[in-house]
Amino acid sequence: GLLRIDHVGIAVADLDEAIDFYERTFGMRCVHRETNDEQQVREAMLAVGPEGGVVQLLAPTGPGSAIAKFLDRSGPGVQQVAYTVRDVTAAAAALRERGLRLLYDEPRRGTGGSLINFVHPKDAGGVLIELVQPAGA
Ligand code: V0V
Repeated sequence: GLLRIDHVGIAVADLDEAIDFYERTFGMRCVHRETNDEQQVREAMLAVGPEGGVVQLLAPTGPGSAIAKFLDRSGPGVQQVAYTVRDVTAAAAALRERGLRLLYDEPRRGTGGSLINFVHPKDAGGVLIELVQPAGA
């Protein structure tokens, strides 16, 4: 089952500019930055406040990136909603059993050594859903 909202992912063209905007406008704090070559993204995690809640800013590193395609089609904005799960393989299998298309046969590497998979947005009411099994879980 789903444990909680892990993060909300927002596609941006310029990562540094977006970090600056979120920090200065909303007082969020950048707590992690990473480049994910497989996903062709540069990303930053911004903590919303002391109670938790994280926004993930995603910028493309190349034209083949899912984020590049999203920006071309839709412009900047919310690209995904991610949920934390204990076991991404089991969660993916359960959703497949309910008839949803998962994007990967096997989980791939996400932020901070997490394991991730995605539900196709056309099978989830137009929302790209990410499943996140945190590192060490
Ligand atoms: C595409 N569509 C979306 C969408 N992307 N709808 C809602 N949210 C999105 N993000 C719609 C699109 O408008 C089309 O609708 C339809 O889906 C099919 O589009 P498509 O051209 O066939 O598909 P693509 O080539 O745009 O690819 C869409 C998918 C792609 C979801 C398959 O973006 C993907 O593989 N995403 C998973 C990987 C990813 O997003 N990586 C970046 C984040 P119409 O026009 O047919 O109605 S990496 C990350 O989150 C990390 C590292 C982490 O959290 O740790």
